Amino acid sequence: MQDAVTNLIKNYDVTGRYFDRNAVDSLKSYFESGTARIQAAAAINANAAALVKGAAIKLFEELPELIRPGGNAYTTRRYAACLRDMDYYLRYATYALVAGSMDVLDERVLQGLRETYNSLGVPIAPTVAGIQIMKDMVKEQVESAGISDTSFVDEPFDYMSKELSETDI
Ligand SMILES: CCC1=C(C)/C(=C/C2=NC(=C\c3[nH]c(/C=C4\NC(=O)[C@H](C)[C@H]4CC)c(C)c3CCC(=O)O)/C(CCC(=O)O)=C2C)NC1=O
Repeated sequence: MQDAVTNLIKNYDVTGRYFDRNAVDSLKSYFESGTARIQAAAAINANAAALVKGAAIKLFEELPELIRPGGNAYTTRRYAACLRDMDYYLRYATYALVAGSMDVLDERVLQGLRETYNSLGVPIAPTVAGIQIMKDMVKEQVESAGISDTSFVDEPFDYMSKELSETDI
């Protein structure tokens, strides 16, 4: 598992280089955005349960067939599994935000996930819709915590959405 700094060190160490201008610039931007990233994580943590629940309710309002007989989130067990998955996405997104790297998502969340979903019939597009709803709610939460530019919050949610959606070649 890597963060922005260890990623950079690894890349430079491979070729035995000192940090150059590019490296210094990316280190600067990582540390300058550090406070905002930590504040965002704190705002998410304090509201995680409500964010997950609110996003799920909205998803099921938009796609009510998911929780009707024949839907993948129908039955208490599968409904709970769906909310638990949403909770995983939120928690790991905060790790990735703090790390300034999507590495943790590849390693802990996305590996083999599409195959698992396909074999269980968990529909990908509605899952991605759920992740996007959660992203928007998280951004509102982060904004109300006093952070005006919330664009950096998009990255982990968009990354998971993109990786999940990608079809096998
Ligand atoms: C930390 C990384 C991690 C992830 C991401 C993860 C996901 C994950 N979700 C699963 C199931 C599931 N995931 C869902 C999710 C949904 N169904 C829908 O219709 C909605 C679109 C969606 C919620 C938004 C459901 C319903 C199941 C149960 C499917 C079944 O057993 O039939 C399973 C199969 C095993 C199980 O049921 O626990 C895994 C591995 N597990 C992990 O360890």
